[in-house]
Amino acid sequence: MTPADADRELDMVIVGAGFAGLYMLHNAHGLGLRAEVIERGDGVGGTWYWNRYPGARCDVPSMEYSFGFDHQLEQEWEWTEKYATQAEILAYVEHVADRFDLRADITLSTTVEACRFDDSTGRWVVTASDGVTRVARFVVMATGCLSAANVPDIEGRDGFAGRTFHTGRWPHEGVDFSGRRVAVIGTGSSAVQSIPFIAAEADQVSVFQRTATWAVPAHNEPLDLAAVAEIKADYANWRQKARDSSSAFGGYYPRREVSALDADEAELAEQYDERWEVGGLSFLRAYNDLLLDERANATAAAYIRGKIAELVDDPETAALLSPDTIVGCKRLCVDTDYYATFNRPNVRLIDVSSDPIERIDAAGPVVGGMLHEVDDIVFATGFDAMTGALERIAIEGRGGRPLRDAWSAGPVTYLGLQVAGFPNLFTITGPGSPSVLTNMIASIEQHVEWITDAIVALDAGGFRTIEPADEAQDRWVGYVNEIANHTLFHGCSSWYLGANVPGKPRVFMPLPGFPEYRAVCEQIVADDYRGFVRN
Ligand code: FAD
Ligand code: N01
Repeated sequence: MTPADADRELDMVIVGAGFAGLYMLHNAHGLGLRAEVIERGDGVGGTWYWNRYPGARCDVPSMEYSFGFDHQLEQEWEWTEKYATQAEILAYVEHVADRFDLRADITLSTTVEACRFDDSTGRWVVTASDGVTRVARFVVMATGCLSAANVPDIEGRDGFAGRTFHTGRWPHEGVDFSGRRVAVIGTGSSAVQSIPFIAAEADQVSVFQRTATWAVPAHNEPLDLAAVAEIKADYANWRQKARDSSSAFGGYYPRREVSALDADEAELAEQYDERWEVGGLSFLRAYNDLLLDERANATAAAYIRGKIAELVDDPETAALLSPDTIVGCKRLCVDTDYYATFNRPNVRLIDVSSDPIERIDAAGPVVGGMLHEVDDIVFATGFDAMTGALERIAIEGRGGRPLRDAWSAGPVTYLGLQVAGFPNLFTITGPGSPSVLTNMIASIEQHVEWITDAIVALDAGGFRTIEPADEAQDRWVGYVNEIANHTLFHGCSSWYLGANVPGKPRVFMPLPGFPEYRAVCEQIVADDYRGFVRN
């Protein structure tokens, strides 16, 4: 298709209107590009538009889980709690869309179905559910790492007579569980956040647990105004400190550079007590080898198991809730009253670790031949993470090569930003970048700014296209594997590895270490885009 045949000619198509898509659009405006965001949802916000289940909130402190690119924005926005609710984060994203005049270039309620690189014109042809064909020089995939809902294909699922929900597709009008018997399938972060709320409302809750989860308390609280003022007075430095920490947040409560193996029992208890009291993900920063050495990790595991035993009255339930896995190998959950909820008389834990849910009858899930009669089923079963949203689009690069083929053995990228053979197509927080192991807004900002600079450099050099060289991509994939192999992340069946989706290749997708990654990105630019081919 030539530009003349297209319904709409643009410089850039951006897919997705979450944090990533909105910031990319803002920067595209800054470059004077004709850009359009296409979003499946009926509103902006991405994750925070879709995940409206009761109890949904961030687990990175609000003062950090926010944009840092605009001084006025960070000064004027007022977060109310240590960890903001879904509603407050959504209000913030809406505010960003208005404040930076983004809405006129956002098309909602529209799904991008295919993106094809036209070798003859060097442009992307984008087709979408609104029937409009866009032709653009650049395509930016801001499709989200956790946006493709994963609903397990359990026999009989669609024949269930009651209501079904997925946490990541929650009804906007909310759900009334009063007087209902509810099955919750899954015990990851979404389940951990929602179960206490569902249990407080429903008649009966049956939690189907395949793998016990590790959770540490959030200790959420209203924000102290004096502390907020102090942060705002020095926000830039505060954010820089965060960016300099391995997960791009918590720079003010940094990782202690000591080994758990050098601490005696009293020191371990003191350190873990302190982290438990502070709450949140800083627990894993008590020692620098918790995700590197199994014996170090076992000290944290023993501590949390002890807490579960204290918090859960029934020893059998406490034992079932106690994981025997590596702490932090799957994303650590941050909870409010999760374990204590199992002391309620209306909550039952059903172990499906060795005996899976064999089918779903019209009346409810069946395990070990036993029917668990329920009125509602909540699938807290997560996402086809990192690659799902991308592979659900028919993306074809040079010579019509499908991305699904290029990634048939697992995703390959250079810097998590581009894929060889897919010129001028960028992935924000793509596989092979720190993304989900970080405060994602910091990672999104870094990627959007890198892409913006790359486009400026492309034009300044008189080039039309940029894409990775095959060898640079191969080396990068090798590097990501090598870094991941030094960690304990391979020790469990996590969505980081694609293990939650049947048939998905098992490859560790994100890259640990935000500061090191940023340094590599900067060095590659300083070396005149080393490893990229520009024509
Ligand atoms: P998203 O917000 O996922 O937005 C992507 C958008 O792309 C979606 O709206 C989707 O509809 C759209 N899209 C996808 N495919 C298409 C298509 N083909 N056509 C049109 N539109 C499409 N991260 C943290 O750092 N800290 C947290 O505390 C935290 N909490 C989280 C809580 C929950 C419940 C979940 C699910 C995730 C959480 N995350 C957290 C991760 C979160 O996804 C990111 O922080 C961030 O919101 C991602 O923004 P994004 O713009 O990259 O992607
Ligand atoms: O999804 P998950 P999530 N039968 O994949 C189980 C972010 N997030 O939506 O562990 C029975 O973690 C599955 O069992 P198993 C955060 O990054 C953050 O909870 O595979 N069970 C697991 O228990 C997070 O990591 C927050 O054995 C089945 C659960 O479903 C990511 O989003 C809140 C099953 C899925 O857990 C995803 O979290 C929410 C089956 N057939 C989300 N299939 C914050 O707190 C799956 N499961 C900020």
